[in-house]
Amino acid sequence: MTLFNCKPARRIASGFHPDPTICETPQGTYLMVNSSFEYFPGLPVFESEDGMHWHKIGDAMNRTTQFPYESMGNSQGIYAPTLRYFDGTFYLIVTNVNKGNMILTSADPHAGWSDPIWVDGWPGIDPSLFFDDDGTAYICGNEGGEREPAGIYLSKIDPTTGTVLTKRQRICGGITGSNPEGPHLYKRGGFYYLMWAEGGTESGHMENIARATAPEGPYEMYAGNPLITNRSTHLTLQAIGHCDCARFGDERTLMVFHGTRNNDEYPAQGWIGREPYAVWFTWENDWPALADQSYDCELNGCGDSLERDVEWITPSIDAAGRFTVGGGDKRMIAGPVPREDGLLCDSNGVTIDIHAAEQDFSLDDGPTMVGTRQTDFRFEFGATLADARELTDGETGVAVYANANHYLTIAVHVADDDGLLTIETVAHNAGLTSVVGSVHESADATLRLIVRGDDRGYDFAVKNTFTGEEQPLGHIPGKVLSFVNAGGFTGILLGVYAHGRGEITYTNVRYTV
Ligand code: 6LW
Repeated sequence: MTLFNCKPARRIASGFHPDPTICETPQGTYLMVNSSFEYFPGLPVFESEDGMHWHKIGDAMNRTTQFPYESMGNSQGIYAPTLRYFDGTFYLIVTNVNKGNMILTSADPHAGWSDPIWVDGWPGIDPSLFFDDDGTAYICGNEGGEREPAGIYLSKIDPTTGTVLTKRQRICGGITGSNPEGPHLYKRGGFYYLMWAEGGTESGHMENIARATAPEGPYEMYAGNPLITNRSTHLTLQAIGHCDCARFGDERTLMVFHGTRNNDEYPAQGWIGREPYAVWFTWENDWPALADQSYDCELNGCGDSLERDVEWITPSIDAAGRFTVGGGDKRMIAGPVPREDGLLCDSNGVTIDIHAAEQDFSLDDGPTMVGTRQTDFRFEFGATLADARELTDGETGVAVYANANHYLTIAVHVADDDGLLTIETVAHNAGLTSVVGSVHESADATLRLIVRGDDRGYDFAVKNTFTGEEQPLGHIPGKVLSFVNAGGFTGILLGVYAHGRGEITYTNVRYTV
C-alpha cells in the first residue's frame, strides 16, 4: 500500500457545490450538477469543454413546481443527483429527502428541465441511472428504511415513467461497511464497474470501485481500494470522495469528486463547504491507474486563491414566475424556496426588496434571506441599507449563515424614540447568542454593513456612507460555522435578511449591494 501518493486536483466550482455528477453531451462538452439542499434555485448546472474549466449555465430547479415542500429543515431538500444522457434526453435523478426520489428530464439543459417524475417504490438517497448498450435502464442507490442492511441496491427502471421494474437487489456492501453511498454504474469493455463513496462524508471519506460481468454482479473488488482518499493526511483538502466519471470507456477518463478546503489556522475546520474537483486518470489492466490516491488543491494553499471579492448578482422574477439571476456566473441563491406570496426579490438595478413575515431563521415561514455562496476564505461582502427608518419592527441586516442554529449577523434594530439605531454583531452558536460588537448610529444615516473574511474567520464593520466613517464591529472565528461545530451538508451563505416580530407581521427593507 502506498502511504502518501498525492497529486494536484483542480477546483471546478467555488463555494458549496457538493456531490458533483457529470456527463458528456453529444457535442463533446461536459455538464455538471450539484446538490443544493434547502436553497432555491436548486441543482446548479455547469458546462465545460475540457473538464477542467467550468461555467454555470443555470439551475435545473428554477420553478417552485419542481421543489414541493411544506417545511424544510437545514441540509434537507435536494441531495446527490446523477446526470446521464441517453438517446436524445438528459436525465437528472435526485432525492428530495422531504418527499422521495425523482427524475427531471431535458432535451436541452440550456433551455430548462421538466417538472419531477416521481420514482415510486425506491427508498433511500443517492439514486443513480445506468443505461446499458441495449437501452435497458437501471437505478441504483443506497439502502432505504430500517430493514435493509447498508449497501448499494439495484433494479431495472423505466426512466420515462419512474416505474421500478424489478425487485431491489443488494449488489455491494462496500469494503468497510461504513456508509457505502453515492453509487454510479458504468460499462467499459466487457466489464460493468460500480463506484461508490464510503466512510462518511467527513474525514474518513473515500471512493471505491469493483467490477463484474453483469450489472447485478457478483462484483470483484479492486485490490487497490480505496481508489481515492485523503483520510489520515494533513493535506489542505480533506474528506474527498463522492466521485462521478465521464468518458469511462476511453483511455483517459474524467473524474470529479468533492472535498473540503481547510487552512493552517484551523486544520480540519473548513467552513466554506464541500467543493468539486476534477482530474483525468488513465487505465491499467482494466482498472483505473489509481490506488490510495490522495489529491490536494492545484493552487498552492487552497485558502489563498484569486477570488478575493464576492460578486453580488441581481435576481429577478420573470413573467412566467421563474426566479432568475442575471450576470455572468449567477451566484445568487435565496434561503429556503420562495413561497408564492413570500419574499422574493424584485430587481431594480441592484436594489433588493426583502419582505419578511414574523419569523426567524427557523425555515418554517418561507424565505428570510437572500444571499450568495462564500467562495473563498478571503472576501469582502457589503450591503447598504437604503433607509433604516423603513424598519418598523423586528431586525434586519447582513448574515453569514451556515444553518438556523449557527449564523452570524450584523443586526440593525428598530430605531428608538430619539431616532437612534443600535447595530450589533451577534454570533448565534448552538442556541447561545453572543454580542461581539455594538455601535449606535442615527436612523437618518445611510449605512453599509460589511463582512470581511480570511483564514481565521470574519471581521465586521459598519460604515456611514455620508461621512465615510467606518466603525469596527468585532471578529468571530470561522470555526463557529465549520462542519465540526455546525454540522450539516452545506456551506456558508452571505446575504441580507429581515425578520419581523410581534404584532406586525410584515416588514420591507431595501438594500443596495
Ligand atoms: C449525500 C451523500 C454524501 O447524499 O453526502 O458525500 C450526502 N456524500 O452521498 C449529502 O450531500
